[in-house]
Amino acid sequence: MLNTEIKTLTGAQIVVETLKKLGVDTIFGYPGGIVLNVYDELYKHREIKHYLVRHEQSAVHAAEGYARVSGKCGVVLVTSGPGAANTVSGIANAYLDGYPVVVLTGQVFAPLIGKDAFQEVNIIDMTKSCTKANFQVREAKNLEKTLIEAFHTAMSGKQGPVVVDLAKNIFTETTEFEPSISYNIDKPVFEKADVKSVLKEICFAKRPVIVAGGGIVQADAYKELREFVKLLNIPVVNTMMALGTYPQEDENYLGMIGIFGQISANQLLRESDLIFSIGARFNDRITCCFQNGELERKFIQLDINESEISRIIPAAIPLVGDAKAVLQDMIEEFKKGNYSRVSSEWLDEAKKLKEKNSKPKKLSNLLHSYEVIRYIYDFTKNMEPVVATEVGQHQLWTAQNFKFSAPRKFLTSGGSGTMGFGLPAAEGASVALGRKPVICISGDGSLQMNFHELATCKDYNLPVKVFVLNNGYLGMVRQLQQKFCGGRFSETKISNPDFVKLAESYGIFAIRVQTESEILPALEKAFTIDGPVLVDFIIEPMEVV
Ligand SMILES: Cc1ncc(C[n+]2csc(CCOP(=O)(O)OP(=O)(O)O)c2C)c(N)n1
Ligand SMILES: [Mg+2]
Repeated sequence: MLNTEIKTLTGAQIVVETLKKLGVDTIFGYPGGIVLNVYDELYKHREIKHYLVRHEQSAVHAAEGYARVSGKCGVVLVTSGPGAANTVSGIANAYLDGYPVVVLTGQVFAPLIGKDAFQEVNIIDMTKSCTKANFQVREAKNLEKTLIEAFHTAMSGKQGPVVVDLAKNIFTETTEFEPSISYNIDKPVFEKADVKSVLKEICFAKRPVIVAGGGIVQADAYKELREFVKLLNIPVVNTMMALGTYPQEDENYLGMIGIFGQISANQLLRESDLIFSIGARFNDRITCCFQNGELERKFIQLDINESEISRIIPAAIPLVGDAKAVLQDMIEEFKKGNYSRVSSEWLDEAKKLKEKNSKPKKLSNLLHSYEVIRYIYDFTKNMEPVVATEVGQHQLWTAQNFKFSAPRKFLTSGGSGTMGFGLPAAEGASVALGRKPVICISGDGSLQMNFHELATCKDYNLPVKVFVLNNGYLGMVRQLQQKFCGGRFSETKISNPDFVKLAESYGIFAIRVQTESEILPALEKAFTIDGPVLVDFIIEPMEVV
């Protein structure tokens, strides 16, 4: 009876069949000789849609963009050697920001591994430090279980990228394949007993604050966060990775912490007597805003990843667990009535800090990034768009001026700061979202890192609206040179192609905007067209974030 279930398949067939059983219907990739058989199988199985990108780094960013908005695992398929090596920046990006991507790389025949065969790189060593795990499959019989383990690892606990390196011989080898699999995601068990002591500490504190980090997104814990904040009447701040996890118009929200965050948010941390950190890493982008030891007050740290606990700031109370489950338990416990809310005086004091937030300065009559971004925000806020950014000044202006009110809407490269992330990430998000428009706010420098993805957007008619804030500079670095290098702008003034003509050469509608009166008509046009559009905004070159 059981044996009738078992089939004999080639490794290439098993790759596709296992992906199907794992619920994969979307792959971003780029073919090559080593993975020929897998591409041949994909040709026969149209239920998995493959998106042909123009560079393997983009495939990983696109898969991450897809994972960020859908909550599913992104999947990448590339060939060996240069194809595999090109994925590394994308993998490092997904690793630092904690999004699940499984990258399938081709590898040379198993007996040739380590012998400098044509198009061989040691992708396992190359990605050891920027993956949750990586695997090499040399025999077809190990294929299915390795793929399942890879997906499981990418999706469970703190999510992240996993590489599966597939030796060419396995694609034609045959082995037995049984359709029945299970795909469970383990979540750490949370000890209910801890809830009481944490609640007691928070309610006992005079000036507590919640730092909500990217872990809130991973745990889908927004509703719980909001309920908890309102129940206790506690002020809340976000890290950049968490923007949108708490409604930014709400009075308990004090802004984004960190080097390019709001003064109110950083000051709130300074004045607090207890920090409840939920899924935040407190990396140097945050700690650099504070003196040594300045954050060492009562620090309650909740993280799904045990190794994060006390890594940067010593935790007075560590909590290892899933943010959603822990917050649910805390809400339930609070409602039993043995705890008091935080005094409203503290929130009133906190709200006053917002007056200290700096206002952008206008330097000339040219368009300024922050005003263009505010126009884009006002024009699109009812659409609740997904917004991807590249890296630089335009990224920070977007973080500061877009008031995200829902999670999984802001896709930005936080931990790695990878120029070239935004356009392919927008592309992947668009694949996940169907016909809903996705915005990509880009700098002129960053766009040139992966602008070839305009081709992918055009091929699949993805409604990605690329807004270039064109200041003729690698502005973020130029700003640092202004401050730290006596204004010597070493190699930061860049020449650009005519972005309008560039987009048009891909068959994409494009338009240039130089004055305020042109902004709204351009935006109207961009969102009227059901497909990719590029708008080139000519910006004051010397703006400073
Ligand atoms: C791949 C990569 N190379 C270099 C950098 C360093 N870097 C950070 S921001 C930046 C300038 C970005 O310029 P642009 O895209 O034009 O944005 P702007 O700051 O002008 O808004 C550079 C070079 C980086 N973050 N990523
Ligand atoms: Mg620039």
